[in-house]
Amino acid sequence: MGCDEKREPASGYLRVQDIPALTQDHCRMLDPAKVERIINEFVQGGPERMQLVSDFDYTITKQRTDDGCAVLSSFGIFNACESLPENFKVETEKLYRKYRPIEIDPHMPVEEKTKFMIEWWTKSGELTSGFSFDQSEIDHVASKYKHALRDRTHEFFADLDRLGIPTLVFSAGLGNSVVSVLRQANVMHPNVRVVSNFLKYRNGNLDGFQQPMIHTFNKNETVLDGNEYYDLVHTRDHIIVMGDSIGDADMASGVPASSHIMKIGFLFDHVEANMEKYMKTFDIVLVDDQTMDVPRTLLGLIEKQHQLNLQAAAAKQSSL
Ligand code: MG7
Ligand code: MG
Repeated sequence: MGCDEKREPASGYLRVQDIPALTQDHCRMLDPAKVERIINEFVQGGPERMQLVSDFDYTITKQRTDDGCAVLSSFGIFNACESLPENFKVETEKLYRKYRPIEIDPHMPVEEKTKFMIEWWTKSGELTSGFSFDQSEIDHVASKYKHALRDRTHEFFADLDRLGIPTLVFSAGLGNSVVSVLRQANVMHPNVRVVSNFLKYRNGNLDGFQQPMIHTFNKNETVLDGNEYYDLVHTRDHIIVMGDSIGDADMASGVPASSHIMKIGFLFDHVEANMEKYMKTFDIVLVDDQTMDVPRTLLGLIEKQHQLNLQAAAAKQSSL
């Protein structure tokens, strides 16, 4: 008889069934024992070993709002700016209609899709060139979406900041919009970095996007190699990854194999059709959850143990 299963857990060992946020009906796990193992690794390792990597569009922003208003994506925010030339709007729309179905095609292999995505981002950059444009236009449109972040996003980012956890917002969208929304929502704390496609200017006019290009299928820490962010986090081997698309699950794929990664997926569209794939891809699948409550719960457990450790260390110090 294998005795490991029977062994009493060490004191303080956390059980998934004792964590209410994880026992809710809409919180699904293929392998609760794995989730439990990772949570305990995180709690034992403490905040110093943690980092968070999150997608932006429909992960930090809501997939569904209370008033039913659609939330614009980061590229959508840019496209809604009034001064853009008519030709730009027509042509980017054409690109969207051509390439978006390829991006989400369930049958085409990723290598083949990647060629098309590089084409899409390249052509989009070429169109985003040769006219003047002021960031204030993005700020104006983005101000309408600062309230479209998931419930308790403010608290979540405050938790991450307080615990000193480096937070990477990783977006294949438009960085200028991402930063604008995060700033206006007052969550752009010093521990937050945005890696995304940012507008480039030449002689006062737009000149496409800055390098490196970040598209749907290179959105992982390997594109960060050489980036100052990489140096900051490559020793942090306890990672929470959050996303709403299957590809988001690979965002931490450049980190050492020994890392512990908790992948949280927000599922909203075509729940039934997507469920199996999301369950296989993410450790925790949250169905129509428009809050940050589950990731906050993980931070809460880490912080609680951290406080106990600090108190124990202080008590030991004062008894010396
Ligand atoms: N996406 C990618 N590109 C564009 C673009 O030029 N315009 C618009 N409106 N959308 C674009 O947030 C990343 C998502 O944005 C879409 C180049 C893609 O669907 C991508 O997954
Ligand atoms: Mg997304």
